[in-house]
Amino acid sequence: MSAPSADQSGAGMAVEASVEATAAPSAAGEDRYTFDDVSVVMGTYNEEAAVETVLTDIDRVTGGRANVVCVDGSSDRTPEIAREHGARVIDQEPQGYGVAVERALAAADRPVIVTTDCDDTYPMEQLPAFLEAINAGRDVVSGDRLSGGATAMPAVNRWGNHLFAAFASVLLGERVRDTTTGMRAYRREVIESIEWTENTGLSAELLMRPLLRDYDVAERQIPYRDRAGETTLDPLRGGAEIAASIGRVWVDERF
Ligand SMILES: Nc1nc2c(ncn2[C@@H]2O[C@H](COP(=O)(O)OP(=O)(O)O)[C@@H](O)[C@H]2O)c(=O)[nH]1
Ligand SMILES: [Mg+2]
Repeated sequence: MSAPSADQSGAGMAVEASVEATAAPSAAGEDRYTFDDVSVVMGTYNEEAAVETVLTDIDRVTGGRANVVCVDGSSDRTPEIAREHGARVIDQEPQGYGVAVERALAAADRPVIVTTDCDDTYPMEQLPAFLEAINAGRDVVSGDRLSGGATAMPAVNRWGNHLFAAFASVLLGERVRDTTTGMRAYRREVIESIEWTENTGLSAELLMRPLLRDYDVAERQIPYRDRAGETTLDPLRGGAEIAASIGRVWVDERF
């Protein structure tokens, strides 16, 4: 466990507009990471309609080099399909998004950890750019779905997500654009140095705690696709839980 790198204090949140191929090695000065250093982790809950596409995309984009971890609570063929595609599958009773993702984060054993949903909404083609941003010194790179319009998202979810981002921005004192995205890359140290407490609101927590601890966090605009299969999240109950998480995490970090 080590402290955030020194060059970022007061820098606030940056927008990762584009990352040049010539970006310098990481801020800490170690060698550049490749996909051999990347774990891609996700919770999977009855994602039969999407899992094959998601895992095939990851393999294609990373040349089969990223290690994939699925924490699975499915009653359909999702885990079999995931194993056939070379993922490490951990069985766990379904207990919600955050419980699954936290288990997956803990199981990841590589220095760069990427989260995604297993619903084919997130662009795996962006993985090289996320890795490049980590190599350029970012501690967290967060996929921002909302700045590009997110028209594939149901309107109620879209407005809810804008409200969560506005609420979090007020508390954080800086503008964040998408607090509830499922696609991010993290330096492993960030994941290990923080105790995670939220379930449905884990995604917001995974952005807010690093920001409040002055890690170098950047949002990067990504396209967002229509979901394959049914969502697991009830918009009203889930929305209330996320709002509560945002408030709780802020109080916990500040007081
Ligand atoms: N293992 C496991 N995965 C879950 C659970 N709840 C959600 N997920 C997975 O977490 C990801 C996010 O859920 P999703 O339904 O896409 O939420 P949405 O993006 O808000 O619609 C998906 O890959 C789900 O399959 C759960 O209780 N257990
Ligand atoms: Mg999803």
